Amino acid sequence: MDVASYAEACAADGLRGDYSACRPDFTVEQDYDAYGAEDHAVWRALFERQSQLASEMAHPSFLDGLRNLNVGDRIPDFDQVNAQLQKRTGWTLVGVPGLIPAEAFFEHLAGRRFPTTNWIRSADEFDYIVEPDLFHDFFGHVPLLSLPVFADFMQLYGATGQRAIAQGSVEPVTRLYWYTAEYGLIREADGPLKAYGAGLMSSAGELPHAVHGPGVRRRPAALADIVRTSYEIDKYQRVYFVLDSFEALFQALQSDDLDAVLSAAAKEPAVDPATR
Ligand code: HBI
Ligand code: FE
Repeated sequence: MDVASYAEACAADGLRGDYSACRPDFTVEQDYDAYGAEDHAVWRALFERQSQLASEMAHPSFLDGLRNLNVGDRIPDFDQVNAQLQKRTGWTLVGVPGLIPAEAFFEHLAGRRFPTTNWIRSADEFDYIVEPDLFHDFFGHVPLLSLPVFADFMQLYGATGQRAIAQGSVEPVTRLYWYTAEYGLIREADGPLKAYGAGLMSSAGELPHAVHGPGVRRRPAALADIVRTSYEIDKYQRVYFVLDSFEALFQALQSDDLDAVLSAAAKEPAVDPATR
């Protein structure tokens, strides 16, 4: 899809980003000097709250990644972060105005570029925002990009998504992203249950709910189950999938019958997450 028609569709849907300055690959400059004092204050307050929750509930590799990024008081400058991240795992953050078409999103991931929204929510949306903003994209997703196995998973996910589009079925592969990169939990070798998904790491309400909530459905992260399970974007998840290890997630994407599993899932009705 070209930028002009996507921009029109986003405006019609009430999305906030400014797509007028997009390059053909949907990237934009971060435009660091455009952030005002309120933007930095929102970042700092969100950062402090989520860092506190993460220190108790995040997987240790997320916390290591967060520490390595050396961010905190002010909105991170993508260029400065890139110098670090490129050394660690070869990933680069690229600015985007918000959601971009799946095709472009997958192409960036397959090239080890993480599309990162360049604007941050306002103070009135402190607790919840439907669209991904800079806080969600950066705080939620970027820390684990410094873990080599997760960095490799994200690249392979992008390439898998590109093949899924070519096969004509994007829905199952987006469920995989949703229940892992966005809302994934992990428990390694009888250790404590921890969170790693970005939608959890950037949410003050859903993170403790997913990790500690009573009556929360938590199921083993079996690829064939995940790709059949539908999801809703505007409420807490009805089910969370729990990994044994990040290696297992990466290996699931290397399976020989992955494309067959994805296309079989596309032909079946989705399973309601409340019945998992
Ligand atoms: N664009 N910026 C951005 N961030 C996303 O997470 C994203 C996207 N476009 C499409 C998309 N996600 C979904 O299709 C994914 O599940 C692939
Ligand atoms: Fe996200």
